[in-house]
Amino acid sequence: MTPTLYAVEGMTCAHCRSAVDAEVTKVAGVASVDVDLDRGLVRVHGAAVDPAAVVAAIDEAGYEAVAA
Ligand SMILES: [Cu+2]
Repeated sequence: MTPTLYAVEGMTCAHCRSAVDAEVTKVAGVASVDVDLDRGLVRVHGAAVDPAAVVAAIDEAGYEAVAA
């Protein structure tokens, strides 16, 4: 399965990373989440994941995401 990438503004530390990871992990179909703090990217692995649901989950965590 191909990972999908999201550009996320404002993640700066391990707390941000775990907040985003926790919310995105709850999205239907998500198998794993990688957060790259340095590049401001979130990589989502899974099957039939709805990108809008991932963006909403990242918003729920308090950050602004754009599918990249
Ligand atoms: Cu932080």
